[in-house]
Amino acid sequence: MNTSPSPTASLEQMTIGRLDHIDLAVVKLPFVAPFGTSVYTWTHKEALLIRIESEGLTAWGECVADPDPYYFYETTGTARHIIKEFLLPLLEPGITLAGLETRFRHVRGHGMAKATVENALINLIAARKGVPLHQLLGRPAKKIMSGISIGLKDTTAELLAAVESAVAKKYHRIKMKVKKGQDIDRVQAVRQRFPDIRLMVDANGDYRLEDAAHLRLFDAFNLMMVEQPLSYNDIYQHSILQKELRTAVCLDESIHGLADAATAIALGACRIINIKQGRVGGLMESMRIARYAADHGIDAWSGGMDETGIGRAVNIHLQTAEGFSLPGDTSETRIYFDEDLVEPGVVLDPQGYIQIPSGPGIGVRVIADRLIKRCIHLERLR
Ligand code: OSB
Ligand code: MG
Repeated sequence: MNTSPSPTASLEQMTIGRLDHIDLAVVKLPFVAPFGTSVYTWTHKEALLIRIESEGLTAWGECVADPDPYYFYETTGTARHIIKEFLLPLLEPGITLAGLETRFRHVRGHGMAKATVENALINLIAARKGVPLHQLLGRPAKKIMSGISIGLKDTTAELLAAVESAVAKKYHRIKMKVKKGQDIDRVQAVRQRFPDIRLMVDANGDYRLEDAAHLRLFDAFNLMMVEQPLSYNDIYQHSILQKELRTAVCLDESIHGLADAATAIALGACRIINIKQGRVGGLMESMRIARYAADHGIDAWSGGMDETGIGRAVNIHLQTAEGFSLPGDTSETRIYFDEDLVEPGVVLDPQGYIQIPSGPGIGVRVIADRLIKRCIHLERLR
């Protein structure tokens, strides 16, 4: 058992500075290709951004919510409402991050909204101290493993082409989306062509426990895991399913915080956890979950919400933390965008690794012209 102090102990004592201006922006960026899942096909990334100006410094935060509630209950609209009406009024110069978390707990749920504010403030503290975010989290720099999430394709040929280019790029693992009727055959085709790649599937909750015998067919393909096979809301039925599968179950949608992770682990509902920092309420809760998982022999990795470069940079820094044992959903910028909001973009080195952006805070610069071009809503709150 790990007896070292909590991974967030020092972060929790850090304080928020003077807040001079707070802006919310909504941006809409076209994807290079539609991203299909069992729940929806997105053609654009629409994201809520927060910009905080403090003592001459600027920090950004990106909310991972979509404009729609198809993956998760929060939306850019609900996040804007919760941030404006309930979270920002709780900010006070001089309070600690622990104090902020305590105040935020009064608001039930809405972890994506909370993460937006918390992450921007942590980023601001890093900028104020002049250190990269990973260093503020208490973690040394390292090369980050890459992973790609390949959406549903109309044909097997298109899927194979996408996998082939990911293999050529040396991605450390490849995830393919599946849904009922577009699953076993597709996985079999990929496996036949690429017998040795680290492969996994993500169903986004498309199956029911009655499909257990069907899901057992995945066991033939040496998959790293099957992500969220059953309902977005469920932990218990996953615990029954996991006992019937050889393949590891990974939970995504069902995990909203450390308490859910502990429940899932206690029930044996999964052997792997996808930690999306936004979905669990921010960087600090993510670090707690990753540490807790590691202490209980459970692997964890950093999920993604096809964020712009702002959210991606946060995910990259986060993956230096203890417990992020597997490659996450962190792919090159070009997989989603011709032109992202930030520089530098994410690229893989020849071994498929990602370098942490250097410099204070998240280490990427928001390019003003691009932001203006993609902005569909802007409001100054302070
Ligand atoms: O289930 O992990 C998911 C994107 C949007 C909503 C849900 C999911 C995803 C991804 C993309 O799989 C991961 C990424 O590249 O950011
Ligand atoms: Mg998922």
